[in-house]
Amino acid sequence: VLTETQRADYDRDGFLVLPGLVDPAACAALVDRAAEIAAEAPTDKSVFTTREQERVSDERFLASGPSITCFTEPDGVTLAKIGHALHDLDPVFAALSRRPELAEVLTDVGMRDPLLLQSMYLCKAARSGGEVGSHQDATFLWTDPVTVTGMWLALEDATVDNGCLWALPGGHRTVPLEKRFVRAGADDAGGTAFEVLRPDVQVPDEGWVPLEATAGTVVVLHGLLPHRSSPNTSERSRAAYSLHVVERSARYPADNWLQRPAHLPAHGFAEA
Ligand SMILES: O=C(O)CCC(=O)C(=O)O
Repeated sequence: VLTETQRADYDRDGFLVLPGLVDPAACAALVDRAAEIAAEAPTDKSVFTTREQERVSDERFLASGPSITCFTEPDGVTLAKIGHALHDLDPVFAALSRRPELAEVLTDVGMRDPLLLQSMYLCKAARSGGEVGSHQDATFLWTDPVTVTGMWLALEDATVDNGCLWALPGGHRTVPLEKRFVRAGADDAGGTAFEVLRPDVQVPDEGWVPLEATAGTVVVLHGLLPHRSSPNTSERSRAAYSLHVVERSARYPADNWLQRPAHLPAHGFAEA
């Protein structure tokens, strides 16, 4: 599905913006489905914040890898995120996640046998949706070698004022992996920590570009690319669906925060 130019752009920039890959009706269906999930969820939700690399690292966060868990903004009420196994546990998200065109894009950027590992519904409510601090996805989903690749689907139009993604073009080539987010103990009660790999890494402040995206646009993100998003200062909400895949052949460490239990392994696109 990608042209030679698009592949070259991805190799150079570490991201690719693909407008119109998903139809607007499917995007609207995911927004509706997320609202249903949130309405049915327990009221004592966890707070989600990535500000200054701070993460909710309680037991519930660690247990959320193979689940559908709702997280709120710091106000404790406004939905911020649903994660992290919508692609396996919810039929509406599962069907979207396995669309052949997504698999074809991943093949075209060089993936051989991707496993669908993590999914997140990420919403920024009008005027109150928070920022996501600069990060490299390999920090959170490290494999040896690094293979994590993100597919970020705009479910609503994303603009600078409602909190679109920003990226540092070429940063996947120039910024080494700074740190890993790991489990500090053997079970979900053990907490989490950042293991610093390169204390010398300085992510530049200059050169960032906004990745504005109309609903249905897929942004492909290399696992080492620094990216972030700003708070929603507008009157319009910004919803997105983010799917992270890793190469099946890469080593997946036991101390990565996200662990799938034996009865719920990560699957490839062709597997149920
Ligand atoms: O949707 C956002 O604001 C951030 C998403 C992100 O960083 C990711 O999916 O890796």
